[in-house]
Amino acid sequence: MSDHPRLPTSPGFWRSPLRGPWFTSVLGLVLLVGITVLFVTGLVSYAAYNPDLAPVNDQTPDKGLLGFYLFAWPTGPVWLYRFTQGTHVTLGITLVPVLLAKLWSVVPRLFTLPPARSVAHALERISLLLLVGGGLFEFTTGVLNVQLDYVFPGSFYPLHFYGAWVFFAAFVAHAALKAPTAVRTVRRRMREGAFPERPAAPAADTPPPSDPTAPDSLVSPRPDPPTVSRRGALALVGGGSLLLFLTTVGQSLGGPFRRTALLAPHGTADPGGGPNGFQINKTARYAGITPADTHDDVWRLVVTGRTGTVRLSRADLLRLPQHSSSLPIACVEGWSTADQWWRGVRLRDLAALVGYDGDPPDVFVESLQRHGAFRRAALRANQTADPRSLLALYVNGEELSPDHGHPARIIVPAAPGVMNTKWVARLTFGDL
Ligand SMILES: Nc1nc2c(c(=O)[nH]1)N[C@H]1C(S)=C(S)[C@@H](COP(=O)(O)O)O[C@H]1N2
Ligand SMILES: [Mo]
Repeated sequence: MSDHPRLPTSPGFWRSPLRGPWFTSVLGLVLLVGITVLFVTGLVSYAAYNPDLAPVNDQTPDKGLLGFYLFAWPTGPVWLYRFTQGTHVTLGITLVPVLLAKLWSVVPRLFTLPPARSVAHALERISLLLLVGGGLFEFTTGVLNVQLDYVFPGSFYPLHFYGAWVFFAAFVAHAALKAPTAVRTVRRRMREGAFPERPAAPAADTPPPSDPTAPDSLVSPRPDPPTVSRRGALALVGGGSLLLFLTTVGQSLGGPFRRTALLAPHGTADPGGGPNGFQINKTARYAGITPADTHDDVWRLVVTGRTGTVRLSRADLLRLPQHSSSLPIACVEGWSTADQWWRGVRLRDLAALVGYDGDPPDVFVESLQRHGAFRRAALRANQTADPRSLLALYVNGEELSPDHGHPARIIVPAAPGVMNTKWVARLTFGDL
């Protein structure tokens, strides 16, 4: 094709008649709202780990000022983390088609020449690199963490956390520059009546815009004939998002919706043949826990506090007052269980055994597990004090299965799944 420019730096190279300010603006405004919610729920999710409580909870010890917002995570409502993290993950996955369509709609801009016309223009283009790179990085790391065995070098948490700050800073700058135009573009189209059914024909009397930063430069100067209307293309993107939403959200809901979570590796209707009738994250086998470690004759819970250390067998624990609470498990990966019926000893009663009669302090929980990131966790005083917080021995009327943490595990209301340490060996009460 002799009339088709070879180089993407030539405006004529980009021929899709779909590109234009309206298409980009609609997608941009959806992302403006969606990414803001993702950022806020992401920061909230990080606060839920109580990283400012103890080094074991803190995955980003060098965060400095970026931790300014951290707060003590509450213990209610019990579905709190289920909701915030379910929203974060479901929304993130739902927005993938919107993000890709938005990037596609502006891709000619990445190739404009000259690369920078002025210092201001250079700065704007650098911020765009951070925006596009940061966005792709955040969505990629997030989806990989949820869907696959994590494959990035380094821990997910610092990468996703620092990446979020870089991405969101560039995002705020970009939104401040572009949102007013986007709102105006969408408003104008709505005022002028119906959405454009067909992309504007390549009218001979409208010359290509000369200013490459003008919104209309998104319009191809030599568009190919349309095969789908802009509205149709938008419907396609929306349909893709809806499909992802419907095949993801079930993992965070209960009941029949769980069957719809076709995309979720965990959290589906079939708990993987799991014992106790709900989902398993890491199995006992994976964690290296053997029956020899957990046998009644061998296993002892070591509880330390103000007045010293006590060692309790399972039988000792069963002689303490037993309490029940109905609580879900809600994983950072976005899946959660419906409420399960846990039974065991209150954490505050265990604190009382080692000298804390009134308000119990923080507790440092250690598992029998020898390796792995989630074998230890620190809980805040408000979490140990909550009467629903248990060292659980039973769930749903049965002994804990090996995979769910036999002989004893932590269950705390409203907290991320990682705080619910399985195969507990040691509790150390005291201010952390
Ligand atoms: N010792 C130990 N406890 C652990 C984990 C672990 O890897 N090791 N995983 C945590 C995570 S991330 C979650 S979501 C829950 C899952 O509990 P379940 O497998 O009983 O559903 O256990 C938590 N407790
Ligand atoms: Mo988890």
